Amino acid sequence: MTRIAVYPGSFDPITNGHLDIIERSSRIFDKIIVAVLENPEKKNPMFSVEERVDLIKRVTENIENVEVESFKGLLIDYMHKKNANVIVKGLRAMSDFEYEFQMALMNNKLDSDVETLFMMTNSKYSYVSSTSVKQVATYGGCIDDLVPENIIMDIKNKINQKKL
Ligand code: COD
Repeated sequence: MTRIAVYPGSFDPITNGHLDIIERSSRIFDKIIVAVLENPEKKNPMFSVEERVDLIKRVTENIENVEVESFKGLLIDYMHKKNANVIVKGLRAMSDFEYEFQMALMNNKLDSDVETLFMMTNSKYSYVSSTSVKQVATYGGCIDDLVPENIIMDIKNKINQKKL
């Protein structure tokens, strides 16, 4: 049986914390699909969904068993479409746990064959979030260790465009 897992998120933008989860889960599953949610509730994203997918593709191009796509609607419907039965989530702190726990239970209620696997953050990235990266970058702080090197210019350019 091919073990296919989905790692869903907003990834606005992808950080080193996300990439670490992708690399580690790619060693456990035959295929890992990084799925970017088209979420109309998240107002004013920094990057469009297409741009986020492109950034993730760029930073994962050396990992053979990774696919990157976007999806709309319920994650469980997307899981069925992709024939996947494991959802991978990253956990940083207790504050992540409550929200993730609720979502895992809801997804399990919607389909009890779908399991959620929680991976502990790498301690190096436990404080890293897309939101904090955007804040630091917007005010000119250094984001070198927070995001993959080959997307730093994309973030800086986007901030400069928004300032115009
Ligand atoms: N280290 C480790 N893990 C991390 C780090 C880090 N530094 N930073 C983030 N993560 C993890 C997050 O905990 C999360 O698991 C994942 O990476 C993605 O993070 P984000 O911030 O990009 O994405 P979120 O939290 O905005 O994504 C939310 C989802 C899109 C996963 C969620 O809203 C969803 O599944 N929506 C689908 C709608 C649905 O099906 N709802 C019904 C179930 S309630």
